[in-house]
Amino acid sequence: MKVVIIMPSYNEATNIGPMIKVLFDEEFPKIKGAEMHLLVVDDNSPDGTGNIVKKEMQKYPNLHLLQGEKQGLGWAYVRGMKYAMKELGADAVVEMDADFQHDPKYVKDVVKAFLDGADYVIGSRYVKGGSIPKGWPWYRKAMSYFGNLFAKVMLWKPGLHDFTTGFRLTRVKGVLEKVDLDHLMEMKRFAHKLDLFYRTTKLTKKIVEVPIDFKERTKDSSKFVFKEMIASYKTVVLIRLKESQRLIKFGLVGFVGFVVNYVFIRVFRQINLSETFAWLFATELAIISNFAWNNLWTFSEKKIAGVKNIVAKFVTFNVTSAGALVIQSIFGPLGVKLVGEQYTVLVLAFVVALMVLPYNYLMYNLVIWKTWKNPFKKKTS
Ligand SMILES: Nc1nc2c(ncn2[C@@H]2O[C@H](COP(=O)(O)OP(=O)(O)OP(=O)(O)O)[C@@H](O)[C@H]2O)c(=O)[nH]1
Ligand SMILES: [Mg+2]
Repeated sequence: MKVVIIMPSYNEATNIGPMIKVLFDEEFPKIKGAEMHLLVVDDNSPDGTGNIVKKEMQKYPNLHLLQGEKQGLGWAYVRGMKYAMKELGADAVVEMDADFQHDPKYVKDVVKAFLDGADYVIGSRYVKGGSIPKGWPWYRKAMSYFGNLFAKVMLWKPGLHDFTTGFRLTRVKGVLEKVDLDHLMEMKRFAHKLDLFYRTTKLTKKIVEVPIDFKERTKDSSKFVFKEMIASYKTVVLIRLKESQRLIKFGLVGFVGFVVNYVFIRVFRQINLSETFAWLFATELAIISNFAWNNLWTFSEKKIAGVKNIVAKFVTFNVTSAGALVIQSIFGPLGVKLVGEQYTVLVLAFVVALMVLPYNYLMYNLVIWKTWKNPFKKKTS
């Protein structure tokens, strides 16, 4: 297994030499079962960081340097990740800072978790045994804490604890190689880490958090700015909105279906169709409307095309819709029996909101348009 640490640097002349030495002379030899590499991504630092790396490269064959224009932290990482995957053949990459805020002693813990089967290893400051710097002023502690809490709730990852850490390992196969690295949000800022985190966790099966003590900058001064925080909140909100879009469309299409249903019952009554047939035909028209709009709009990126496919899926769609009918005709009467006939409207609203809509949404995503992986299916590999 080949593990490449990607270390962006900008004006880290005081830190980079000692960092290289600690990693290669002390930490890498402790790691068994992985071939360790360090890739420094230096954006032509005016203080000569790159030259220091070049000198050390003569001594350490697993040390690499990628130089380029300064485009910001996110691009430095993306360039590094692509290089590590394509040119170095990495099996996993580690994101790590050059300024000793990430103590090199944790590299072995992170790599061990990967070798034990993790797809994504998060160096976490908010699990037992981890910490943020004691010396941080209270407002910086508060900003970090609440920022994390906000991300946890908005991205709905109740099992995880650190969303903004800069110290992580990602498996290449099946995970990083599938992430669209060219279109992350906020690439110039630290906030790109949140988008990268979210997209990565969509592809991972096993995530492990390893505790780390996050250190204060030892050399040079901190550059943390207010703008970074705003960008992070913005990124989290945008991710949430993007994810909610489908649900909103689903709701609107459902509402249109409801209107179609209602209008056509009246129309069919007008033309003296029997009550049963009026309901039957109106319901089928609503089902057709739901199928068509969801296919063209809600699930447009998974659009079903071709007459044969459409017919087949439409039959399935009718079957799942019948399921909703079954749910309603079982739990409707049951609810009415429980709370009384005078609350029929409430029972209907309750059954539709808490059972029929979630059921439909589940069926659409799982069976019809297949945007979700089936969590009950036995995992392969
Ligand atoms: N290549 C490259 N590296 C960068 C750039 N900006 C920051 N870095 C490096 O990325 C790592 C993290 O940046 P820092 O400036 O330490 O950011 P931070 O840890 O959020 O803030 P501090 O409190 O100032 O340490 C360090 O190793 C930097 O040298 C950049 O534009 N290009
Ligand atoms: Mg730093």
